[in-house]
Amino acid sequence: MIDALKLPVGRSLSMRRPIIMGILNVTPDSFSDGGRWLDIDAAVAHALRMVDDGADVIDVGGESTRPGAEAVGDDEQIARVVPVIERVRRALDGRGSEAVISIDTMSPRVAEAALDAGAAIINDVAGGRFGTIEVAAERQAPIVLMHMAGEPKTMQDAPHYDDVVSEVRAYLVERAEAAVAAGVPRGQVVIDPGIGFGKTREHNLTLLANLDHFVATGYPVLLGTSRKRFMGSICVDANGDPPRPDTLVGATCATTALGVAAGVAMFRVHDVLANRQSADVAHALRQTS
Ligand code: PMM
Repeated sequence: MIDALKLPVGRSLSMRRPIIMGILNVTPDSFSDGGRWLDIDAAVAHALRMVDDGADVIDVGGESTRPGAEAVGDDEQIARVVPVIERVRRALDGRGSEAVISIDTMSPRVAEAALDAGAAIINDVAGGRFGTIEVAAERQAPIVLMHMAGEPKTMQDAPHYDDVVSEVRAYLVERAEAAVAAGVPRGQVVIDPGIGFGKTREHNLTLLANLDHFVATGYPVLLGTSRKRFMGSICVDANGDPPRPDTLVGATCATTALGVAAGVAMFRVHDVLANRQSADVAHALRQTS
């Protein structure tokens, strides 16, 4: 088990308890919180609130990756995320907070600009395919490598796997080994099965039921289920309709607790307080059994 992620500038992030990563989408069109945090003051206040609620990491993203989303150019992403990262980092430092900022991007240029502005972790939904691995190696920054079948615009067009668990796992191990070969220390590579990215409801459920297969790779695992559409299709209301995404807090917490039980290390969530509590109780139980 890895005790801590080593961060640039001599800091570290303890992994002795589950890590909660609070989501800060600086985008007009993300699935459940698009448009809410485009104003910098509102974004900074929301980040600080998430830290007060127990977030260890604030994940800042300037490009929506919801199904069907169009790609956003590097310059536009940088213009969205850099001022927010600078302001959040300054506010956290001003409070003596150890909380860390990650940058959610597939672009090496955006990752570099974000690290320069005060981010310390790269979170890449494309598994480092477009060059973020090299940035992580050069800057000695931890990197999250996620599995996505194809790209956001088309990924939900009839996704198919013969064996979703072994195919996603093999892909992630291959990407993680590529990161290590490029110079990212082994203990700095986090893998993520990419719930909802080019997967049907059954694929998502199968991955969630088999998280231990990903934990068994030895790489820390991150899980991102927060408010995702497949849970809405399970938690239908009395009319058989999916509930609003922002009401899927209990659904997300269920997956967080099961993730902790399976050995998952990090959770990317919108509702920090509820997931912090869910993860902490599940963790205490795991330590006991
Ligand atoms: N999901 C989204 C964006 N970034 N990053 C990781 N590592 N894992 C995820 O599951 C993930 C991610 C999409 O969710 P959002 O649009 O609600 O932020």
